[in-house]
Amino acid sequence: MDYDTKLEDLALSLFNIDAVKFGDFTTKSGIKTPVYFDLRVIVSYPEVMELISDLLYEFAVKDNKSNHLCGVPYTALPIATLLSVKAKKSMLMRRKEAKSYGTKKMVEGHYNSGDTCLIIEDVVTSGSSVLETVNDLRKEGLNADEAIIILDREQGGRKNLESNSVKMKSLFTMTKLISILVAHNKITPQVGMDVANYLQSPVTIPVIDRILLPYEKRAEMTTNLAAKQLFNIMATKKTNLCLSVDLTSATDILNLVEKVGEHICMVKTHIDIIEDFSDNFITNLKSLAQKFNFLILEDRKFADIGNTVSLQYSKGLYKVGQWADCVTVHSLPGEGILKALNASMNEINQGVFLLAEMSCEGNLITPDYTEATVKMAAKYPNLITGFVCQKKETFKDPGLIQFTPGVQLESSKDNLGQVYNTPEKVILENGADIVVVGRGIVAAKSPESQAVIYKDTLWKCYAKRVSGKIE
Ligand code: 5IU
Repeated sequence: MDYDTKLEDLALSLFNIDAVKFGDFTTKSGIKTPVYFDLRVIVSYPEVMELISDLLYEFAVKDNKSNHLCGVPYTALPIATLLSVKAKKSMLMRRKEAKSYGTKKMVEGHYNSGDTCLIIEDVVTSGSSVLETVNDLRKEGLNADEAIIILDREQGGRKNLESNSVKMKSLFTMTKLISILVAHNKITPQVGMDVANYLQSPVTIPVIDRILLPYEKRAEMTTNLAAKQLFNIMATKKTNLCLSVDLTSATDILNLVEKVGEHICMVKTHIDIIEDFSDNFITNLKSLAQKFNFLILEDRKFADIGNTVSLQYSKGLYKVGQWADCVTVHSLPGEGILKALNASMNEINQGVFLLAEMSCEGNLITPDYTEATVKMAAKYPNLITGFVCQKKETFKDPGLIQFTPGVQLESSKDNLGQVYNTPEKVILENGADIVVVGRGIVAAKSPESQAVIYKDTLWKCYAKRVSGKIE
């Protein structure tokens, strides 16, 4: 069989096994489409797998000089495996999520910095999945400048990859696939036209109201790995409660966290108020975080010039960067502070909560300042976990987390300006995703039972919110 006949053969096989379907579909990101392409099913059809790997081999792998090849997880992994064996070229495997323990390696396999790596992917729409893999490979010092794709949906992916210095070759364009299917009477010319028209119109991603989406869905929309972890922890443990442990004794903190660890998604520390700080305290707190599956936020509120902040983050007595999953940061000094932290963070699943609003009365943050803060964050999508803020209008991106302090069961104030809202108000009206409670739990007679009350109340409000039944 010659190459073109094989290509036609593949197009017809893909149609027969329902890897390409026509009708009214909605994609994961909410876009309507008349054509649906999903290669996950091919693992059930060894002859199709063989045909695909034969074609890709002849088309682009046979003469390729790269040292390695790497499939974009997950659909392209089995295809990359077949190609690796056929071409006798080493394969690399990129993790979708870093291991939470051990080496935290994102790329498995043996390689040297400076090696070249060819990317294999099934479908490209915007190109963002390929770019995620490219970024991880480049972080390891690999040159990832070429990608081989089965189907180019012709919706901007090629250009997007090119502008990131990735050359893309595809077996099929959507136009070519459609013309083969029309020529073989698999679909009518009218369906072919509908798809062509659809491809002409620009992709518009509908704006989804973040507060109506469940955490597990939002975990898929994040660009920061700490945010992804947090959304997943919240969904699994069914808690959006963050405990603010504003205590000054290391032992008291550890005792309290041991008691309430199972009810929270995050512990917020002020490390500089602890009188008997030691490295041992950090070791113990980290092992509690591991045992109960929560993240640690150091509420450091960095606010200096970039150079000073990178020192404050990594050095000194506390070495915050070595143990805190997230830190809080003021936007006041401008972008330099984010640049500094971006360069200082050594674990890829660390992140920053940027302060966009405060809970205390009379604070000097203005609406313009808040807006500029949100704009600034947009330039650092891999760094920003979310915002410390009070209002749901503050930002839209469903991949970011609204972290809201100033909460107790009854609305009230303390005598130093703190203003407390109720769980109902902050979650249902104000859009909080993670709710911070300090003295409401810490100063209670039984912090443990109080933490359960907060957890249950907050979760009920969240469940009501995502059910869409808010008046
Ligand atoms: N915190 C606030 N408000 C804010 C910010 C941080 O209360 O706007 I930014 C911190 C301060 C304290 C915790 O560590 O959150 C709230 O503790 P209480 O629940 O005890 O007030």
